[in-house]
Amino acid sequence: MECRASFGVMLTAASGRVARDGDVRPETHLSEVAHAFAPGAALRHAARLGHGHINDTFLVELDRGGRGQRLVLQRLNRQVFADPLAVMSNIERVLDHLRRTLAGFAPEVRARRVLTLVHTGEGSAWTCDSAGEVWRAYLFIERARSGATAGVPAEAFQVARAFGEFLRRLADYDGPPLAVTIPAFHDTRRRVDALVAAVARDAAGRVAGCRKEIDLALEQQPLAAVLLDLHEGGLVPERITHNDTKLDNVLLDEITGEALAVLDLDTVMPGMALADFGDLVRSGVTTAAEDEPDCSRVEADPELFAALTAGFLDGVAKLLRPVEVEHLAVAGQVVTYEIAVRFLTDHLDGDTYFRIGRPGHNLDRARTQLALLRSLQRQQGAFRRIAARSAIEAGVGS
Ligand code: ADP
Ligand code: GN1
Ligand code: MG
Repeated sequence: MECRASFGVMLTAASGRVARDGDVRPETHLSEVAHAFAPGAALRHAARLGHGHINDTFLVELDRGGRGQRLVLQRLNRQVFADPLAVMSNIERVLDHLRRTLAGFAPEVRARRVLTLVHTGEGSAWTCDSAGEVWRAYLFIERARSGATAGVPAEAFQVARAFGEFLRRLADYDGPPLAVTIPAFHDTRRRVDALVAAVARDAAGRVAGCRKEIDLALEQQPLAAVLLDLHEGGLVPERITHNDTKLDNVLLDEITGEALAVLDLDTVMPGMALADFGDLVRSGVTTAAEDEPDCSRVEADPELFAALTAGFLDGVAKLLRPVEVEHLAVAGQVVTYEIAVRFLTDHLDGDTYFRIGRPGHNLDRARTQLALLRSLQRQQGAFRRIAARSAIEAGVGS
């Protein structure tokens, strides 16, 4: 096995092999990985953490000479992140910058507001297991929960403010340029092209079973250009953005409900603030789960939308251009559409990208996103007015 710390060097032991559940189970490597990050410690307990669709995340409890310690261990999905070491380098840079911007806070407060990477005995922010897979470790932030309770406006506000603040704190990042960890990640047009290609391939023989969803998705194609046109026309700038702004990806204090650290930093890279806001709307504007099988329960809630816009604008302060503020409402539609297209594509491809928990899971997810898109479109006038009012209240509207 070879495992080297420079970018672009692949890990030879596992090269060419797709590491997913059912292949090499990450659980079998937890003890070895824990020892790399905490030499000499004994692994007392381990359990899966969260509901991510891509990486494998575990909470481990260690005994370090009689002292207990909890760490989050994450195995990166190399099928999705072709260059995991570039991901780690981005994360180190981003966390260093965020920590500097929080220098005014007491260390114990800062440790809850920004993730802390654990380094190996050799001082590296990642390690390889014996199968050549890349892992990282964070200190577990105690007395916190992720995933604001769906449908509670005060919590939606907190999460939105945290993502807005994340953009603001990274606006003056002046370190080495961040790597693009997944090219064209929020290129909605290319996502539609990928759907069209998947329909033509029909790799899993599923096209006939979801004609209706394919037609609905293709009818909405004009949406794919909305944010990209703004960017390509020079109206909307590239910023350092999070790109995976689901409710789950912010920790809230268990007692006060206040937002703490922003999580899931693998896709932090240059992008559009509107894509971050759009994904936040997708996950936070409805009480329905992302995979709700009963689409009649999927509605966008104006009160939640108001909380999301108010929180985001509060967090981002005056960073956004007026044109960005004017497109907050439509951004929710665009990203909801984009993720619908991605789930549908993956269903047609035979579920090769997003982890599924049941047959047809990606199709359910796609249907839910399409239902949410319809609800957002039905209410688009009201949502535009809500965003405009939030902007005025935040002192950025006209
Ligand atoms: P995934 O890619 O699997 O979604 P995340 O980084 O979002 O990975 O972590 C999954 C879940 O683990 C989060 O939703 C959160 O509940 C929990 N979590 C992750 N990191 C920490 C941490 N440092 N402290 C406390 N909980 C964490
Ligand atoms: C994936 O890793 P996770 O579960 O937070 C995906 C996002 C999607 C999301 C949909 C790297 O996020 O883009 O919006 O699922 N992440 C990647 O739930 O593709
Ligand atoms: Mg996550």
